Order: sequence, then C-alpha cells, then structure tokens
Amino acid sequence: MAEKKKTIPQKPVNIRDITICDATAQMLEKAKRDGVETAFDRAATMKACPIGADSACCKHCSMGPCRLNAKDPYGKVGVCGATIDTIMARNFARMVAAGAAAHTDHGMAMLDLFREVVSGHIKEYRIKDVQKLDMVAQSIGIETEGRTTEDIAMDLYKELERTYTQVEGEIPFAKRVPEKTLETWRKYDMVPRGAMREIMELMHRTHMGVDQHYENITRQCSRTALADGWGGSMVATEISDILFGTPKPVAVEVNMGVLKEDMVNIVVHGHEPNMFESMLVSVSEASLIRAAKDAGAKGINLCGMCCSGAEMMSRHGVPHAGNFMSTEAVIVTGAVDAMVVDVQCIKQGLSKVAQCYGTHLFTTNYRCHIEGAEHIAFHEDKPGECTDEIVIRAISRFKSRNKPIEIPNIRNIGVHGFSHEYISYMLGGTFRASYTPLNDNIINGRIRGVAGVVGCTNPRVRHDWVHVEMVKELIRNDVLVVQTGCSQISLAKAGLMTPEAAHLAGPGLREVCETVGMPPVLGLGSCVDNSRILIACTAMVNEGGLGDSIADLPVAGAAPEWMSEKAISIGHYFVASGVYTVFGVTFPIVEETKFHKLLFNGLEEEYGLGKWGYTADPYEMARMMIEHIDKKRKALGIDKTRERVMMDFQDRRSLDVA
Ligand code: NFS
Ligand code: SF4
Repeated sequence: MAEKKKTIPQKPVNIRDITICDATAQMLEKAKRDGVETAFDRAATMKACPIGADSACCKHCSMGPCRLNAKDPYGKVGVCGATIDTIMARNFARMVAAGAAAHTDHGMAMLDLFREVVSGHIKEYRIKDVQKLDMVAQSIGIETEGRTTEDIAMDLYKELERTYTQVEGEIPFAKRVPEKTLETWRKYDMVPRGAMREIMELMHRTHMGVDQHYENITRQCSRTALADGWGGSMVATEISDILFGTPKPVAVEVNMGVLKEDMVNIVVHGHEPNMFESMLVSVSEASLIRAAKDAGAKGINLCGMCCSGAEMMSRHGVPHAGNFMSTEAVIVTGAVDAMVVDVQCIKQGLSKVAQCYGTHLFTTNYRCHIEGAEHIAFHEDKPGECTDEIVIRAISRFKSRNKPIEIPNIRNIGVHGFSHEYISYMLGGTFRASYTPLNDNIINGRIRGVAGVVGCTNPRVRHDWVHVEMVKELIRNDVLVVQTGCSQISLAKAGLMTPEAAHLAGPGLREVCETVGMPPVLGLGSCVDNSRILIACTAMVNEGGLGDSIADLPVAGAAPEWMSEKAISIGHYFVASGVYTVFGVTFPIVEETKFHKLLFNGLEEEYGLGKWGYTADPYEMARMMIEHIDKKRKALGIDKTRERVMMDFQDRRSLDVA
C-alpha cells in the first residue's frame, strides 16, 4: 500500500467538497489513512483534456489525430478536411453507438435466456409473470386468447428477436409509440430496423470519409438511439419482468450500513439480473448458510450496487449499498467478503482496492474480465456452480478476515419499485388502473409536469449533490420526479423515496402524494428501465388531454452527473422521442457551432422532436426544465388552470427546506 501514497494528491482535499454521501466520505477518510487510492483521487490529479472535453478532436484515421480549436471552431479543419461539425457529430454518434450497443447486448442476453427457458433447455429459471407476458405480447399484436404460455412466449421471442437482427422494417416495439411521434420518425426515416443494423450503419457512416454532413449523421444517430430506448433497453426491461417478476413498491434499506460486520457480506454490482437472481438462490441455500454459521458468521448478507442492485432492490427488496461513485468506498469498509460483477460501469480500479483489503473480486461474465480479479464463469444452464462457489469463497474470506472493519452506520429506508404497471394501478385503483388521475392532476395544475432524473454519478462533480439539489428544486415546484439507476440511489440516500418526503414538495404535488400515499420521487429501477419512462409517457399521451405526441407533454429529463456513453445514448433516445433532456458535468460539444444549434434547438424547432440542454448548476437545470414544462403547458392551453399564484423562482429558492 505504501507506494500508492505517492499518487494521492498532496494538496489537502476537503472530502465534503467531493461528496455529500456521509458513508462515502467516511470511507474516503479511511482510504486516505490506509493509503488507498480511489477514482476521486485520480479525478483530482487527472486533468481532463480540454480539446477532448469539447469533442474538438478526431482520431478516426492515421492522418491525424487532428485537434481543432474550440475558441475558433471554423478556423481550422482536419487533415482530410473534416469540419468541426463533422468531427463533433461523428464523435457524438459513436458515443451513442457504444451506449446503444451496451444496452442492446444486455437486452439480447436476456432474450437469449428467455429463449432457452421457453424451449426447455434451461430449467433453472422460469416465466414468473404470466400476466406481463400476455400484456407485452398483446402490445405488439400477438394473439394470447386461448393459447398456452409456451406458445405465446415462443411467438414473443421470435418477434422480439427482430429488435436486434431485422434487416428491413420497423422494430416490434415501434407499435407502442404514440402515433404522432411515430409519424415524425417515419417522416425523417428514423424508425429503427434492427439494432445490429443501426449500430453497424452508424459505425460505417462515422468512419473516415463517409458521412460528412452533421445533420445526416445526427439522423442515423437518432435512429440508433431509438433502437436502444424502444428496442434493446425495452426488451431488457420487459423480458426481465417476465422472467423475474414486475416490480411492486417495496421498502428497502439503502446505504453502506446495509453491510453487517457479523455476517458474510457479498456485494453484487453490474447490470444483468440473471446472475444476481441466482446469487439470491445460493445465499438462501441451507447448506451454505450452515457453512457460514460454522465459520462464525450470523449468516450471509447479500447486497446490491449500481443498476443490477437497483433491479434486485425493486423486485426482491435486496438492500442496496450505494451508487457508482461508492463502489470502491464500499470495499474500504473491509467488510466485503466478495464483490461480484458482471458487465458495465465496473471500475478497473476496484481490483486494486479489493487487493488492499483482501476482498475477493469476482468477474462472472465472459464479456468482462479484469486483470487482478478472479474469473468464475457464470453459465445459465448451471448457474449455481458459479454462485455457490462464490458464496463458499466469501465464507472463507470471512473466516480469515484480518483487517479492522469500519462500516458507516447509515441506512436510509425508502420505497422503490414503481413499475409503469404499478403506477397505473396506484393512481387508478384495481378496477380501473389508468393514468387518468395523473393527467387530470397535470391538467388542473396540482402537478406541474413530470421529470425523469436518471444516470450516473461522476467524480468531476460533487457526488450526489447535483442530483439531490435539482430533484428537491423540482418537487418544490410541483414537478413529479421519476428516477432510475444511480440517481435513484442518490435520492434514496437523501431520504426522498418516502411518502413523508411529500412535505418537501410544493402544495399541489404534496396534496396528490398525501392522497395517494406515494413519495414525490418514484424509483423505477435500473438504467435499462428508463424504457418504463417511455412507456409512462406513452400512457400519458394515450390517456388524452395532454397532446398527441410525446413532444407535446409537459415533461423533461436530466442526467445531472452523467459519465458513460450509455447516458448519451439514453439522453439521445429521449430527445428523439420528444423530450427536452438536460445534462450536467460537461457536454462534448463546442457551443455556437452548427451541430450545437441542431442538438440544442433544431431538433425541436425543425424536426418536432425534443432537444438537448446543458448546465452543471442544479438550480439552473431545474429552472430550465420547469421553464420547458411551462412552455408545453402553455401550448396545451393548460397554463391558466393552475389555481395558485406561483411564487417567483428566487422566493422559492430562499425557502430552502432541508
Ligand atoms: Ni446508468 Fe451510469 Fe452505471 Fe447504472 Fe450507474 S453509472 S448510465 S446508472 S450503474 S448504468
Ligand atoms: Fe483527421 Fe480527418 Fe483523419 Fe479525423 S478522419 S483524424 S479529421 S484526417
């Protein structure tokens, strides 16, 4: 450990300036004492390349890399002659391609599992939610009346496979898109065919010397992003619900205090629910529980992190230890006997931190190996082989624990698991589950609009702070917030996932929350579950009274602390679906260029889609979203129906409640 100290920044960093998460802060203090480096330390010493941050460079061929000047964007072109707009559009498009590939490959893996389960080759999983199977099948025109579950499931598999492999035609879930939104996509040739085709074509078109018009690149970029949102991600959500159950609200504990000193602690972190589901089976195995007790533990404690953690929390109430910027910190407790990962958002740095504390870091998916981590392959036809082995190894680590353990004593209980289906039921009741009450409350102005706040955490900004401040500002202004992923965990830790948090909401939203008994901030699950937000938007359009397309709705989206390419893909599919979407941290673009004007204005004005926004300031972000929501309310003619006189924004800000 000693030699690592050299890389830790010498100038004192006030830990409170880099995170508002008390548990993470406590562990960063400990890491400092232990001489262990984390991503927070590296972010402080790694100066981001300013040209790269502006996306003003290209390395698509060996005549370059070519660096343009963000201060004088049209003063220079690449060796091939590529302009700043071409370069930025290509870079952006490749981020979308990579992000969409991640979600669609995950979705396809779920679909592979579904096929093997339906065909009887895999018996360790089964269809758990038959009602959801029927509902999804019906939504894309598959006959369900009088047919067996197996028949319906096989037909659904065949249909959904087209989401990935189809060469021509529209992806199956295009049938779910509100008509007017779909019309707009058709007009601009933006309806996805199959994700493989779209991603391939986008990679082709962004190769040196192919598509060199930023606007044309952006069209294919939109089509690819839509193949993620209404394709890969939506398949991942729907198939996971069918196989593992559709989430219903459940009270769950979140934060590092979910680790237990006297138990064998296993933390699962990643994105695919299948391995996690099997881990849940293994930790419930009587023989393994006995082995843990024989080793002196009270039992086995399974916790989640990041997105698969968010799914397991929603479906099964598995406690959640923290979001992306806490994955190293959680190991610093010394209490984690095994951290198990599959794919996506897994910092390579975990391997070193795990070594420092004698924690086993296991990779399980053939797609993701990490130097220094041990790989125990997970096979769906014999899942227990991998997950039992991991439990056994965790027990042996428990037995030989030899480092002091410090677990932050912080747990935040909240309600999670608001699927679209449940929201409909919660608002409308058992007999007439519907979005009528939501639309009514938006029309009468009690609820001003709906905001989706999602995405990563990022050490370039104060961890959790941007999420929390912005969401508080939104609910204070009567905007109902729906959340997924790491952002949901930020707000859970801030205590906003409880019905009691309604007192932080404006009077209209508070009234609705109190009547229904719901929190002002609803947690929908993992990042692929952003597809639930698309479905919720569709339900709002179909319900009536709020316009004909998603672009008409008084809604907005944000990823205040984003970091990954997946976030860009998500942001762009929301924009292409008609939603104004604001990102924080930084935006890979040079302002006042043609490409910038297209993303931040033209897509809305000329194409009738949504548009992008950017600011790092949470209050400004909330203001921009509210302003957009009000603009949409005005266009719908419901701006006058708000009964109360709204306080000026600055007044509201001075009424800070927390
Ligand atoms: Ni989504 Fe970001 Fe990762 Fe999940 Fe968390 S970092 S884009 S929220 S875990 S995918
Ligand atoms: Fe430079 Fe053009 Fe090659 Fe990009 S494609 S590196 S801009 S020469």
